[in-house]
Amino acid sequence: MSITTSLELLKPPAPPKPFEPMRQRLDFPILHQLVNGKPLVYFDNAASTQKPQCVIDAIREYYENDHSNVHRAVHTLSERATKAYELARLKAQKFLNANCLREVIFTKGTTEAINLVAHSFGQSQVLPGDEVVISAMEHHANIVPWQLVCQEKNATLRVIPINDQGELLLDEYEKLLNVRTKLVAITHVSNALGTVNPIKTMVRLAHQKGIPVFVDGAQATPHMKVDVRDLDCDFYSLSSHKIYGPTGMGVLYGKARHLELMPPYQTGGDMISYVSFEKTTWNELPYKFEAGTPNMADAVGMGVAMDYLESQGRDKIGEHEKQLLDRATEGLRSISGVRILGTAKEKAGVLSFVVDEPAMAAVDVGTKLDLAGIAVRTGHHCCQPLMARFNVPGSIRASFGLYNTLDEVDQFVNTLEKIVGEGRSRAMAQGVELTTLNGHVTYPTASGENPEAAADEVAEVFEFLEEWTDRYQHIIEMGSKSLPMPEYLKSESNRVLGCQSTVFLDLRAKPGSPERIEFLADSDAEVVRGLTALLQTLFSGQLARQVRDFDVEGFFRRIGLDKNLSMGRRNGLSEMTKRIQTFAAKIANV
Ligand code: C6P
Repeated sequence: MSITTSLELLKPPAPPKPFEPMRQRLDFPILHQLVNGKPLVYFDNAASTQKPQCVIDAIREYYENDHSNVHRAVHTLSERATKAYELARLKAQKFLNANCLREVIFTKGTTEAINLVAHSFGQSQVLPGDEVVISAMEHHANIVPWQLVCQEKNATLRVIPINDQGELLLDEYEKLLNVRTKLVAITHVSNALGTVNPIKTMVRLAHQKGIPVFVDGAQATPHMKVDVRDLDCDFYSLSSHKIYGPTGMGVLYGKARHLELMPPYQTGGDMISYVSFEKTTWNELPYKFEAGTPNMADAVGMGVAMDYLESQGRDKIGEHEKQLLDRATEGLRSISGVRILGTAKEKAGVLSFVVDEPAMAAVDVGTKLDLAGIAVRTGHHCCQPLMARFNVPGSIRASFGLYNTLDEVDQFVNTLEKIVGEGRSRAMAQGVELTTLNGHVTYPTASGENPEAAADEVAEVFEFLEEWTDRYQHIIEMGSKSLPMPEYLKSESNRVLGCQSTVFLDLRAKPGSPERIEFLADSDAEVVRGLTALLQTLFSGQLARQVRDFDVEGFFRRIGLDKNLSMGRRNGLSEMTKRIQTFAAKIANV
């Protein structure tokens, strides 16, 4: 019996049970924990969803019972591994309603799927003078591969603009489609705004001019039922880790007639039919695009995740997330100073916002929510051009999954309201301090007579504060008490590059004591301002040679910063330290 025939014996998924998020939560072991002493509220589902026990078990069981390489040997384990892998393909075919298994290619995820099409279709079909159309709301993964193809082929990347609500301007889209357009590559749902794009209409408009359409489905597949035949798109991609499956796995759907014509993306084992030193011929679809040993265990896990979603009822999940989105939107609108980014009529469970008044850096809001056990994403969400369109460096994003509840949304809204309120009180207090300084620029002085002594003092306070949340709070307080930096000193030459937030350092030899250094610092992020205050406590006003020779990394290890700061912040901190010690070395050598 062939693999395909034996797969037809696949059991249909269990009939849908009534959807009940409180019951579904029990399927996800990771959700039942305290984070920073508070029950975890996981609202970072657009980045990656958590995994139900059935997915975790399926991967373990595959390794415990069935693992070997696929498509290669006649022995029993290889047969079982092959069957398990191909069964996952059948599940993916049904999940997307693809015509046949040949149209379902396994990839590492959406990024690889886009790169595959950009390299294979793009390289073979795009010619000088051609155009590729994307939109203003694309993730970097659906911008950069096309940008490279266009650069290499002397073609042009065209961008569909959006309105202030974050909706595509369909009239402008239609105007962009012309005889030179080789492909439209568009996201189904925006990861940063939540906008659901009218893909069916867009595909129809492109097809009227004979233009194929690639759809990035990374953010649509977790929230809604997707039928590629109904959409009539030419390509569609998904990432397993966003649909409650394992990482490192995904699907590229492509219409067979395109895939047949496309050259391989990568070459090696399994994707060939015959190899000689003179010539190689390619394997049939989908294997032509799956070079090397594939990711069998995670394919199995993804298949089980797809079953899990089917068994919950994918429409029911979407309805539930819509309720969460509506409640959260209403809650955020009631907090003055908070502005929602993306207010499209059609949205999936993604809510992006900024705090304008008082101006609060996204990273600060994210850190404070985390201290309350609430996980959100902050930053540009890999959509820098979109952030530029809205004139913000980044946003705070809450994204919902099937296991989130209305109570969690209420908790999030209440916590945010408190954070914004506290920020407002702090901003008012700082405003008073600034006016009393009356324009005089004062540089701070370290807390000890040399960096070692200052470090001992800081370490003593950190030892006293056992909980990391209290230490964080202490760092933020240090920042809020640090001396203000006048606007004219926030120049490009004083900007520290390599930090996630904006940071300025103004270093100088101390007037009257040129063997010493001192510096002012500022950042738009509270935690980072706290870290700059920490550096001032150690170094400002100290002898340059002592600053130069101080073991900063050792000190960070001593107070636990190396373990408790995110990688981004650690990198930022080491950029600041490098700048201070390089300046100190220059002064010490004079
Ligand atoms: N967006 C987010 O936090 P990968 O990393 O290959 O699974 O997916 C890339 C990708 C492509 N398109 C869209 C619309 C996406 O949202 C993502 C991933 C995550 O928004 C991580 S950056």
